[in-house]
Amino acid sequence: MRSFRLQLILSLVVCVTVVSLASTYFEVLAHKHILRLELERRASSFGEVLQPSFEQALATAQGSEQSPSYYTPLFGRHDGAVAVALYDAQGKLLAASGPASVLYAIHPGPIQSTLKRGTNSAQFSHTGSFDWLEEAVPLHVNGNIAGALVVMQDANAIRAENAMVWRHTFWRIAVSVVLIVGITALMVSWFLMRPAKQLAERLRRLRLGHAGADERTHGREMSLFTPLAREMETITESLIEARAAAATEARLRDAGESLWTAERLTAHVRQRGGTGKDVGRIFAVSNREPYMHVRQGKETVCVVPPSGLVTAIEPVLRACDGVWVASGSGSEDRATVDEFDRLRVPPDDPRYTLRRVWLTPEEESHYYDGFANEGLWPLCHIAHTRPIFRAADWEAYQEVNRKFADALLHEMEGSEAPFVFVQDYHFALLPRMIKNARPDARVAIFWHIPWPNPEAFGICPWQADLIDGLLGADLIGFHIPLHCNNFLDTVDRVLESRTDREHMTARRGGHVTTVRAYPISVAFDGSNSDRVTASPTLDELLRPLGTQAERVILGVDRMDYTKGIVERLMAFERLLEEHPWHRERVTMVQIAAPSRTRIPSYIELTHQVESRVAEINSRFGTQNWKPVVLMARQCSHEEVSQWYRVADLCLVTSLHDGMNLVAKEYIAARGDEDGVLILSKFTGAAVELRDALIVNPYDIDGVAEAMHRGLEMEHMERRQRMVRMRRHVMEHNVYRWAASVLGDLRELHIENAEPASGLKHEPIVVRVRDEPRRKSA
Ligand code: ADQ
Repeated sequence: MRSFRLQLILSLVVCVTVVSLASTYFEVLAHKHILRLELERRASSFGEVLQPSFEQALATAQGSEQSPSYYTPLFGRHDGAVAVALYDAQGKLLAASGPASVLYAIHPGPIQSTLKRGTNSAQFSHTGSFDWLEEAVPLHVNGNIAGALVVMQDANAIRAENAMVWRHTFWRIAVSVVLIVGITALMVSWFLMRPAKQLAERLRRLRLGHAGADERTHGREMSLFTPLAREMETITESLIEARAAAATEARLRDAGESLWTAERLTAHVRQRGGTGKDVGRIFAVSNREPYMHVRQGKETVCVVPPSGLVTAIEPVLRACDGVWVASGSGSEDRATVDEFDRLRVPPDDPRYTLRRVWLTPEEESHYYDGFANEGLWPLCHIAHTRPIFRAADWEAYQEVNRKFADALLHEMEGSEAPFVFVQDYHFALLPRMIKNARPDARVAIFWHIPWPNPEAFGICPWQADLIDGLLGADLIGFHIPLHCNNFLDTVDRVLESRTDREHMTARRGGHVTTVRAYPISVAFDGSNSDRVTASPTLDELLRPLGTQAERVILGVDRMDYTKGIVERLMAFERLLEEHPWHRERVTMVQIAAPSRTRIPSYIELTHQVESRVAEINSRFGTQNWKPVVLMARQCSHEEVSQWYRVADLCLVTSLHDGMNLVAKEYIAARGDEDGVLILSKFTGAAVELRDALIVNPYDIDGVAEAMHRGLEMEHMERRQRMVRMRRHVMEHNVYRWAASVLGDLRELHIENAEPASGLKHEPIVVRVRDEPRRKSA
């Protein structure tokens, strides 16, 4: 480093000096030229002033020889000139005025040139230390050249001025060299040496295994080294993951195979077949895509929408080079696919294929907002929001399911006995469509929301079609056994089929569907929370929000009426009424991501939540304390985790919820084994997390008392409960969930598994209607 700096400084000194000297040399030349022209101009004007009187004298002399004294009075004082001399037409000196040493040095060249050409002629000469200009001016008599007048001008000033310019230049060069070298040395040290040192330090930390998750943010500060730093980030992440995997491997051996990790899931998928592109390849389908391209300023960037599903399914698809079919929803999605609407992902390390399906705004509105979210969502959640079923929405739902089926079948061409893993209530009809075209495919669908009892489901005018569509699957997964039972009850009630409660199957038209509970979870394998190095304190998190508090109660949800946000606010208000001691000590932070914002019931909920928060704050708030802080926005995963880590209580008060991942995320984030979870009994999570304080969200007093209890709970009890819940979540994480679903799908015995028409797919014809559909209300 030191010799590099020395070499750089020396090279700079040489370069700056050479460039400055060269530029000064040309500057001096130009200046000299100007000064000479000026001197010539002055000499020539002086000569021209004397010219008429000498021409007159020569004319009078008429060629007869005159003594020099005849001409002497004409020389006058020759101001500005050193000497003046008169020559006849043959170049013979007639008379002169000035110092003899100067006159003696007159060069004949200009005189002869002037006598020959009849024009002014000039020449610079010097003897010893004396410089002069010799300017010859022609003299005419009767139109003929009769002689020449030579004016000698002192040119020493030009030399003096040049010397001065060089002197100034020397100092200028010296100052420039010092400045340039100094600034460059500073810049080099700031922009090169410092980041290079940081890079080296990071590599060292990496080698020693001390690099943490915060390395990523530091990488952005290394401007010049950004591309290198980005690569470093990837290497850092891979190394951290490899280290974590190795550590987990060791833990896994210790835990006797009970722990699932991304690596184990990958190995599991590889071992059990599913490695080849042709046999047992895995195809995932979801409405939301795992990678989305959007515009940020002038750049197109790839973002990963926050979703637990990506974490769970990606290791599977990576392991077998699978295909994920999803709706393209990013503004730049179309620009980033090939002619078959495919792209390889993850962009940094392509391992599987993402196939994008394009939906029109009308389809989005009817299929997604309409049938899925205004119809099926409230139908399956007992939250007292009335489902809305419109024929137009149902048509769009069928059409979009066909569109996805078509795309999926195209992707499956050439794959023998593929595995298809469909996600959620957006695609109830897809399993039947796939199975009809590809009986050799093993099809599973996971229903992420609750399945209500048959009476509740019976509201849906198209319940039979939905159930028939689902029964096309070989395996249907729900979060908890209750939802499985509700589903089989509904099958019994709605369709002609044979259900078997012992084996949890439904047989219809010779095809058997198995129904099982797979409680979904988070990507927690025990290593995640250890990676966090620095996390802000509660005070640091609250200060920017304009409040102070000793303790925090946290809610994290999509702004959805099933999550019981209003009920939770009412319970918090009751806590402040009943236990005033908590006032000015406890703040409730509600993070609520805007969701389905085009649907009226969601807009109404947002208003309700906002006005409730405003009421509580105006009733109890003080100058330094806000009882409730509402952050109605999508936060990054890291931001949410920071809140999890400081929250004394996490409040999950869903009125009905398939599972609820927030509860499990909170537990996974509590590496300090502290914190209390208050959990609604109507969540799937409540079946597993018995160490939470289980509440009925409709019982406002009960929830308020649970909050009070949680806030007052002894540290030892908090810790014991948290340790048990962490162990459970770690052992039942999302990797185990994916492995169980795919493992069961692989083990199922499938009858009539011959492909219907070989492996070539004829597209499902999507009907195009003539009449435009009615817009959803
Ligand atoms: P959701 O109804 O979306 O999922 P949930 O399981 O709680 O509910 O997952 C929400 C996710 O969004 C969590 O990962 C949470 O961290 C995140 N989130 C919420 N608010 C956020 C915010 N403001 N900023 C950033 N992230 C936020 C459906 C079912 C659930 C089921 C899951 C998975 O309704 O019952 O558990 O699918 O199957």
